[in-house]
Amino acid sequence: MSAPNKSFDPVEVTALQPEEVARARDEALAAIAAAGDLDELKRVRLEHAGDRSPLALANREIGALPPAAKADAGKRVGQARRAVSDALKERQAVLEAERDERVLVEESVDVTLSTGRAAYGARHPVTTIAERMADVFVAMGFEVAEGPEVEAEWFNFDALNFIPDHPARTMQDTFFVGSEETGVVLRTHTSPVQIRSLLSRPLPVYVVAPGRTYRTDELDATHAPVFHQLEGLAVDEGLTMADLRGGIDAFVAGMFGEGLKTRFRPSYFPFTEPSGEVDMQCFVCRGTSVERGAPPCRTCRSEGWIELGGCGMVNPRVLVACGIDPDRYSGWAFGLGIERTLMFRHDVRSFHDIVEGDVRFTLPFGTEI
Ligand code: FA5
Repeated sequence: MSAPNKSFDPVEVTALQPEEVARARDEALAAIAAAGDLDELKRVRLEHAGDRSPLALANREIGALPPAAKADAGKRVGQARRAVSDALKERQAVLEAERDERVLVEESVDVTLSTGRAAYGARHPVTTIAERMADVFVAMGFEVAEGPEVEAEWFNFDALNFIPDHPARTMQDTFFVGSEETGVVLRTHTSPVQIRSLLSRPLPVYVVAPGRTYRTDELDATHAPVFHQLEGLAVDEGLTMADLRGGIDAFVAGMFGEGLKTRFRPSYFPFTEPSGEVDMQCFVCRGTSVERGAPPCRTCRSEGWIELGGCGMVNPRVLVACGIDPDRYSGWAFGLGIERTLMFRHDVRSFHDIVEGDVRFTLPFGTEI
């Protein structure tokens, strides 16, 4: 910028001549109006309103004018610069609005369009393992039997030799449909299918019954109010505990591989006599984790054995309740928890994973049909 100079006339300074100022303003306004997008407007702003634009340079010259000329030149340049700045603001707003509208159209998503990524449905692992367990018995000649989940108390308890005041028959353990007087319950186990099978099928009977069962248990890591059991029943002439053991051993071999031992511990069920709990040797460590210094086994918690379920020889009273001569026929039966089998076979830590329906749990089991 030059120093103030008394003889300095704005009309003599080219940049401050009224026509020059008007030309610079009009060129700027034309360029602003012609800017087609925000990038172009940015270039126009730099060229016509930046530090090196003609109007900015003219503005700088004002400082060197004699005081008398300053006001007039300042007004002229100031008006021109304001006009340019207003036009820039306006154009910026228009171009931004145009851009927003375009983005909305270009980036809009049609939520009704098929993504082509729909996951194929898969069967729940409880269903898959229940069928696999039943199949082992089907391969031995057993038939698959079914019964209702809403069951008469007589099938669920009486015919199975539960005495009238057995604790299992109270509302504490059993869901009654309506009041306790209705005699209708949600079956607490699959054992009533034993009775239904014996009443409806000709002897001998060899059935396996997978199904849903209900108890008034709270949902926790190992229990649920709704769960599944697999029932097995064989009634024929001359069956003994050796047949029971053979059946269980064949099941263990079919599900977990050959060569695993089983063991029976005495227990009590009203519908079997004698009754037992059956354990199988751990299929992961094969019992070795109990040895001193052996690596721990999380499947059997280093106990070497895994509890399978309850079993026993069919109580003759059950046969009598079904009109079968206990002197001629005998039988064996067992009942296993299906979720429990899924849990120890696949290292599932919590019942919550099984019932919550999260596909991150079910997907690793695959889409096996
Ligand atoms: C019974 O239910 C007998 N009916 C089994 C039976 C059948 C014995 C035939 C003899 C002859 P128990 O109450 O122990 O037995 O249940 C059998 C299995 O069901 C248990 O080992 C367990 O794995 C599973 N189970 C029982 N209650 C629950 C529950 N609330 N949640 C998940 N699984 C359960």
